[in-house]
Amino acid sequence: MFRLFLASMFLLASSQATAATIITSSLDAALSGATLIDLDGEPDGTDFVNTSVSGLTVLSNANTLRFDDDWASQFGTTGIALETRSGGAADDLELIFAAPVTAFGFDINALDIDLTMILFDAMDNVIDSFTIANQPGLGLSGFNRRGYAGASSVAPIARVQLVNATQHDWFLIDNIALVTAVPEAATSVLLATGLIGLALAGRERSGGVRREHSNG
Ligand SMILES: [Ca+2]
Ligand SMILES: [Ca+2]
Ligand SMILES: [Ca+2]
Repeated sequence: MFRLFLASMFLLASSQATAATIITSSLDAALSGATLIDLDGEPDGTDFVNTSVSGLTVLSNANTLRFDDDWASQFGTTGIALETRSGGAADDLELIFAAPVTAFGFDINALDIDLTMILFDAMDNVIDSFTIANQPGLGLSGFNRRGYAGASSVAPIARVQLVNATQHDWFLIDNIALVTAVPEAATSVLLATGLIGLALAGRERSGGVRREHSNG
C-alpha cells in the first residue's frame, strides 16, 4: 500500500513536469475517442477575429479569419474549413478549449511558413512548444500541401497558440480533434487512494504492536 502511495505521488509530480508530445497524424493513438469538430455547421464566407464553435473559442490578434467551403475539393478539407485571411505582417491564431484537453489535433493545409505551436495550461503557463514545418519544405506543393498538427500532454492543455512573429500566410484548418482531460477529481481519487493506503499501513503496524503486547 505504501508503494501505491509512492506511485501516486510520483504520478502527481510527473504530471507537472512531463512535457508534451507532438502529434502529426489523425491516426495517433493519443487521439482515439476524440471529439471531432468538423466546422461544417459554421456559416460559409463569414469573416471574424473571435468566435465560438462547439464551445471552442477561435481567435486571432493579427488577422481576420473566415469559415469557407471554397477549398473542400482541393486541399482535402471537408465542407467548411477555417482559413486565415490577409491581415497583419505576422500570424497569430488561438484555439481556447472549453475544457482542458490531454490531446488535440487538426488538419492544416496550404501552410507555406513555419508556425510555432505553443501549449498553455489553465494557469496560462507554457507547457511546451513545437514547430509546425512549412509544407513546401516537406516536399509538398500545390493542393498537396496537406498536413496534420497537434499534441498530447499529461498536463491538461487549456489553450493553443499558432504563431509566426514575422510572416503571414494563408492556410486552412479543419477537423479539430479534442480529447478532454479527465477531471481533476480523478487525480484527487489517486491521491486519496494513496493516503488511505498509508493510513491502512499505519494501522497494520500499530495492530502488530498490540498483538506483541498480548502475546507477552
Ligand atoms: Ca465559400
Ligand atoms: Ca470541415
Ligand atoms: Ca499558404
